Amino acid sequence: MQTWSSVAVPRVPGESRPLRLYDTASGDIRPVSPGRIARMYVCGITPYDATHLGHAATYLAFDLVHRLWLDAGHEVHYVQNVTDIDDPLLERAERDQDDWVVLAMRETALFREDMEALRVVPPRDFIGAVETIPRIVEVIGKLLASGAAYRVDDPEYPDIYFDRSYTGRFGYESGYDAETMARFFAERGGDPERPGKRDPLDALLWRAQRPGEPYWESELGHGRPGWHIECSVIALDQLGVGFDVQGGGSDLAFPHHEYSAAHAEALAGDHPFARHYVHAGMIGLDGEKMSKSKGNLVFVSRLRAADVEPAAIRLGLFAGHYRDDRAWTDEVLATAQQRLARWREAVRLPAGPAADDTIARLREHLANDLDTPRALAALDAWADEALRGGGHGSGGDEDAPTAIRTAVDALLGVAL
Ligand code: 5CA
Ligand code: ZN
Repeated sequence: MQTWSSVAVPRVPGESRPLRLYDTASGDIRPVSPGRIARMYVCGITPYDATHLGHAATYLAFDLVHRLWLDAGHEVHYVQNVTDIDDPLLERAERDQDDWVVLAMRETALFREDMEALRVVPPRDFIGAVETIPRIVEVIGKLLASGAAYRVDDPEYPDIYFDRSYTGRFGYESGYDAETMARFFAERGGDPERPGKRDPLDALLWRAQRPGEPYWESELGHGRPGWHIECSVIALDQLGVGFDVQGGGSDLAFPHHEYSAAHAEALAGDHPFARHYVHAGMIGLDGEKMSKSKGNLVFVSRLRAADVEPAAIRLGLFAGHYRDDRAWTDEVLATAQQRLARWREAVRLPAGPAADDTIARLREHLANDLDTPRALAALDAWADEALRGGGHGSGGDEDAPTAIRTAVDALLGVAL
């Protein structure tokens, strides 16, 4: 698929800091240690509705990872998928009497516009599930041949499932206990009750054609792919096994990332699928997780239409830590708008306090598991001092405002 337009990322003077991120699988904050090419896969949208601030928060967290790697001189191979065939998309199309293909195209186009407006550095590969179906079919064939997958004994709907015991490592990614796995599996698209499975928690790889549902003809029979295998195949094909970061919101830690990893590891005969599994917290509104099914959504495109600056959206979401579940409120937005105005006022002064220390602190905080609240506080302190001194007190540095503007642009993606 076509990705979105690139955004210029300026070079920041001074030394970068090595990035450390919390890894769900190991449960601690560890250095990511990419080679010359840093490899990241972030789970993309299911395009049945517009981008809400929860999606935006997740993609912005990984945009920071991208920008920190660029700052450290890495080339970044960033891959993102689009789940352009899955139950929620079909259900919405049915509800609205829409064509599911048209719905997916429309919402994907809007997503691109939102990402561009938010100055998210685009992925190198932006790949849909539908265009990957021939590869997915091939891979499921291999999983069947190796015994990692099996068909249920149902002549009418001979669906194919993944045997979760196959790799012997199932569960390492989320670290959840059996009860939590069972609960999330049932809540998040799984089908524990499906008769004929070897284990209630085996996951669907290929869904045989049901009346009225779209299907593809293949050597597996008429049908369509399950959800997790899509991300296994796209990530393995583009990045290979052992890539640096697998990302998404915390709702993907189980089942999605657990099964994506297990499918891929069964296929590759190697592990780990990813070296770091990184999860962003959930953004809520009025105490509830923002989700399409609850309908409590604040859309990026609506805010843009109301002339809210995307830079203020970035600063509003960065005011909290990416791993914390947090709320989006009018107050969060108002505070971000004031902060943006204040920073702009400060960098427009002819001189300011020396920038080196502030930039070093900005890098230090971001490299420490993306500690944006502290990063913003360091910039607030610089702006306060600049505005107090009026920019022309003793020690005023004429290069400082430009240096700060460059660092904020490159590292936070905010143009002042
Ligand atoms: N297409 C799949 C991933 S392969 C999917 O989960 N799509 S999605 O549209 O439901 O979500 C896209 C991304 O936004 C996922 O990483 C998801 O974890 C994240 N996300 C969804 N809701 C929220 C929320 N309220 N707060 C933060 N992130 C969210
Ligand atoms: Zn995914």
